[in-house]
Amino acid sequence: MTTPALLPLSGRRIPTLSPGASSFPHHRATLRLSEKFILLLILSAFITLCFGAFFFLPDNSKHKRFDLGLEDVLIPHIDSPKEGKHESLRDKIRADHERALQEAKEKLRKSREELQAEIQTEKTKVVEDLKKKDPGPKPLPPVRLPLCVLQMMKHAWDSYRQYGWGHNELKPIAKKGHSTNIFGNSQLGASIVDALDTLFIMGLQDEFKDGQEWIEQNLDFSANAEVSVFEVNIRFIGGLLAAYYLSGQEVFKMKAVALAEKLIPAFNTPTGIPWAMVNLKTGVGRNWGWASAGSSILAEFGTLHMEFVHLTYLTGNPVYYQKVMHIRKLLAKMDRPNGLYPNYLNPRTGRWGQHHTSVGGLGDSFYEYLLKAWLMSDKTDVEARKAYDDAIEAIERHLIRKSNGGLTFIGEWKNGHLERKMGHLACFAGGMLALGIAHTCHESYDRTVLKLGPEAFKFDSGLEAVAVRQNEKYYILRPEVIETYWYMWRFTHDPKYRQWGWEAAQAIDRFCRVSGGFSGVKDVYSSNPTYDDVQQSFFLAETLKYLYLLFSNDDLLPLETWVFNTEAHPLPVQRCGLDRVCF
Ligand code: DMJ
Repeated sequence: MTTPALLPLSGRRIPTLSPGASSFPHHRATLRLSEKFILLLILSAFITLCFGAFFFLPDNSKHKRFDLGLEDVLIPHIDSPKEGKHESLRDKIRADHERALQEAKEKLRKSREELQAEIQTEKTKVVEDLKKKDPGPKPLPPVRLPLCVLQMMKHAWDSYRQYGWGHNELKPIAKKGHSTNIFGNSQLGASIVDALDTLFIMGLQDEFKDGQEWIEQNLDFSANAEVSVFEVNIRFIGGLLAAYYLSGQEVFKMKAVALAEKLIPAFNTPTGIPWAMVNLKTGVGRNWGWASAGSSILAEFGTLHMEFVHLTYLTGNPVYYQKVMHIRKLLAKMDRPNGLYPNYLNPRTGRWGQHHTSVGGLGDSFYEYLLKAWLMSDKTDVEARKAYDDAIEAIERHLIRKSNGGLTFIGEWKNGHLERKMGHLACFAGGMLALGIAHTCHESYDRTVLKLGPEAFKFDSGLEAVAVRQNEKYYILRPEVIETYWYMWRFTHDPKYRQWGWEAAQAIDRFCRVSGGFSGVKDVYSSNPTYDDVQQSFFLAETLKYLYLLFSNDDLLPLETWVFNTEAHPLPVQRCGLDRVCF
């Protein structure tokens, strides 16, 4: 130690001369009090310096961990030999497939009872695990949340009113009207009809009256336009019926019936399975060019039931009911590969097309309507309930799996293989199955930069709920995840669902709001995303309605009284039969 050299001059032992003393210098054995004090000061400064270095200098190990975390979340991660793992990518994929095959075989060996017991155990475990792992939701910010959502609705509606009035949808960046082929080349004011009941529920009366006036004066179904039977049914007939039930205004019922008459010719096929599209003027129908072997789509012809049963109920005309019951009977008679419903059915031959089964796009709302037909009938339509239970049993057996990271997901069945991929659309099933899907779908949001979910996400080759392809990274203001949060909130009252909904609402407001309304974004993994420039009509019908309901009391549209169609339009439970005899 060379401490003396470091000491300031005043701290050194210096020779002192005292009167009468010899001229030889001598050293004292002890220090004076002031010297002791100075020494103490120096020591404490030194200790502070050491502590400072310990706490404030960069810690390499921490930084490395942080980088890895981000990489895991943002970049599809594939183990490579360089990282010390000995599997090549091909081996990994093969192993994944073998594991999936093995899982499928094991499930097939089990009896129905064994499978149901297993599912029940799984459900209980998921709930318990979630309780254990979840540190509990952070408290919601002290603001009136329904009011925030109402303000979002005002911005979406006012922008459409100003720039896209009467058009089907809005381009919020270009600030003009927008439409897609599902509405043909018509101007049917889809956003007005789709938004009506949301305006009503939120108490936006002037806006509701404005919409009603437009419908009275302008909504007309005689255009030479080829429209999607499914889309027009769920958005227009569903929207008009809900507006009628909520407000009691006859005009909505009349318009719904007039439109239904225009859809009836779509059922003129050799099997009675309707065409996907129909020309409103000529009544000529056809299918989408892209559909397998000229087929109609399960989620389209299987999502007419609720609205058509209500039409018969309201008009006394049995035709609507007969049309949808015919579809159900025909499906009940058909063989199903592995008990699963393929997404494609040829309306000329009555045969299945490609064996592709999905609870996401092309299949989704068919399953939803089986359950809701039963609920809407005040649980008397047991045929629908049985069809639902059988379909879900096959889905649980063949499509529902757990990822390596422990996330429950619903895959897709394609020609004998399970694709370990889930679409945003399939997230609606979180509310239908309550099997831990809400948690998985929340993860798909949480693992992005914008905290908004991608269109599709994978559970393969080390991936956990992240999108891989560029064309699957978009978010187009879809409602399914928020819809599931709302159902789960109503079923459990676990505050985490409100917390998750609030996160989504904030992300939408931050990243999708523009001066001319709300727009979808093309890449949820980019901190600087580009807009798709479309404000979808379902954003007003569904996304904002489910958000508003999530933060409202349960007595606003109680689930014992109302059943929501697949476009979030509430229809009342029918406590009276079609013969008007009440239960
Ligand atoms: C909506 O039109 C309906 O929810 C439909 O059933 C599926 N997709 C859209 C919204 O994503």
